[in-house]
Amino acid sequence: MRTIDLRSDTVTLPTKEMMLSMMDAELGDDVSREDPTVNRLEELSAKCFGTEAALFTPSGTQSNLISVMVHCRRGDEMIVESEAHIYYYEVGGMSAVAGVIPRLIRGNLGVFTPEQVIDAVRGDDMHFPPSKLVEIENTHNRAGGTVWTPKEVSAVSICAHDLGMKVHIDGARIFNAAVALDVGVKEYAKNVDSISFCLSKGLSAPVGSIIVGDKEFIEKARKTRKMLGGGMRQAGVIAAPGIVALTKMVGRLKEDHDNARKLAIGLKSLGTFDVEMRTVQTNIVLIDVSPLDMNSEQFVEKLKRSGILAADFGGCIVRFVTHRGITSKDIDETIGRIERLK
Ligand code: TLP
Repeated sequence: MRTIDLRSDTVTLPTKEMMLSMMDAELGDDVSREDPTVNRLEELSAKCFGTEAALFTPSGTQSNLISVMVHCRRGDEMIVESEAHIYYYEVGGMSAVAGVIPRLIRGNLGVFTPEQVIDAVRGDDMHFPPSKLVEIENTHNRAGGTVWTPKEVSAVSICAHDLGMKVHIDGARIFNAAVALDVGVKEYAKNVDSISFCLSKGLSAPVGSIIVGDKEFIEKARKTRKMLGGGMRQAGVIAAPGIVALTKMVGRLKEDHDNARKLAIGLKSLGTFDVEMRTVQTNIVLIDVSPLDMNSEQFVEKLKRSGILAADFGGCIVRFVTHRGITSKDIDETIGRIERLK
C-alpha cells in the first residue's frame, strides 16, 4: 500500500532540476559574501518582492527570530495572533533568545484588524513594556492556510506605523496567498518592514528561507544571522535549488490548492466529521474529529494504519496539507481509504 503523506508541504523532495543545479552551482564563502549563487538568490528574492535587499537563512524559524531581534530590543513587546507559528511552534525563541514578550490578539481565521492593534497597545505608562512590533502570518498555518489580502495587511501596517511599531510578515507560505488571490507578492511588501518566506515548503527546495527588507534592515539581519550561527560558507549548494524554487515552482501551487479543495469537499461529503470549509483557501484542510468520539492523536494513528499520514493539530483537529508529492488521484485514494476506515 502506497503511503500518502499529507503531514506537511515540508516533506516535498527536491526536483531533478534542483538536484542538478546543486552540482553545477558556482560557490564561494557566503560569510564573506563571495558565493555567487547565494548572491543571485538574494538579488532575485529582493527583485521579486520589490525590496532593496534579501538574506538567505537556513530556516523559517531562524528568519522569524532574526527579524524579531532586529526590530526589537530585549524587554520590548510584540503584538501577535494567538495561534501564530512564531508563538506556537518556534520553541519560544522570541522570548528565550530575543527577550521579547508576546501580546496576543485573536484573529478571525488568522486575520486581525487595525482596531484590534490599537486596543492591544497600552501606551507608554510606567508599568508596560514598549510595543515595538506587529507580526502577521500569511498564510496563517493554524487557522488552516488562510489568506490575508494586501489591503488587510496594509491597513494593519499603516496603523502599526502610526503607533510607532514595525511590521514583520511570517510569509512562510506567502506565495500560496499570492497565488490564491492572483496578486504579486510585491503587493504584500509595500507597507511592511520585513517578510520571511520559505523555499522548502510548497516550493519544494530542500532547505532554506529568505528575509526581504530594506538595506539597513538586511545588514543588521546578516549580522544577527551570524550571531545565531546561521552564517554559512559554500551555501550556494543549497541556494541553487532555491533559485529553481523561486523561478519555476510558484505557478504550480494552484494545483495544491485545487487538490486541497477537492479533499475538503470529498471529506465533507462523507458526513462523518466536520470540515471547516471557510478556511480551505490554499493548501491546508482542517477537520474536527470530535463527532467520532476520538481525539486528533487517535485519529492520526488510525489514519496511519491505512497508509495516510496527517498532522495532529491538538484537541480534535487534524491537518492535511497538499503539496507537489500529492496528485489528484492520491486525493481520490485518500477519500476512499478514509471512507473505509473501521
Ligand atoms: N511549519 C511547519 C511546522 O513547524 C508546524 C509545518 O509543517 O507547517 N512559519 C510558518 C507559518 C510555518 O508553517 C513554519 C513551518 C515556519 C514558520 C518555520 O519554518 P521552518 O520549518 O523552516 O523553520
